[in-house]
Amino acid sequence: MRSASVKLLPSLETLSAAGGISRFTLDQADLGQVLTARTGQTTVAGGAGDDVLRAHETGSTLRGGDGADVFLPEVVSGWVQIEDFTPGEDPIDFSDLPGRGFGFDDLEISRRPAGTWIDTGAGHLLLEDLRPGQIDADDFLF
Ligand SMILES: [Ca+2]
Repeated sequence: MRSASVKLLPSLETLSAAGGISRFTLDQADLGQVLTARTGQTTVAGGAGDDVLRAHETGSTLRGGDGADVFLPEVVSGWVQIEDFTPGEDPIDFSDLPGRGFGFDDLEISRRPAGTWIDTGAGHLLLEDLRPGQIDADDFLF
């Protein structure tokens, strides 16, 4: 019997294998949750797993907790704050932002008293308690 291990990513839509899959088990305890800020909700908090945290509204705060969390600050005006971003572990996914060819060089990154302020050209993101030198292009998905 052959076996394989598959790391599921938030973008996974199709799973296939050349030889076919005869048995597939999934431990949901490690999957984390997909959490979206609802209208009027100001803080979205993940748990111990690898969560996906999404915010649409200005003034939202995202808190990933433990695990490798994916942050999707989809704010196109105003700002979103991430409380516990961990460089090298928690990617910030800007792939849904409008504009083709948008990349790390298009971000205006500056230091603020509360942390690192990122201007996407459409909205803003605050990474609490981080300095701009602590993040680089590898922390973002475009
Ligand atoms: Ca988490």
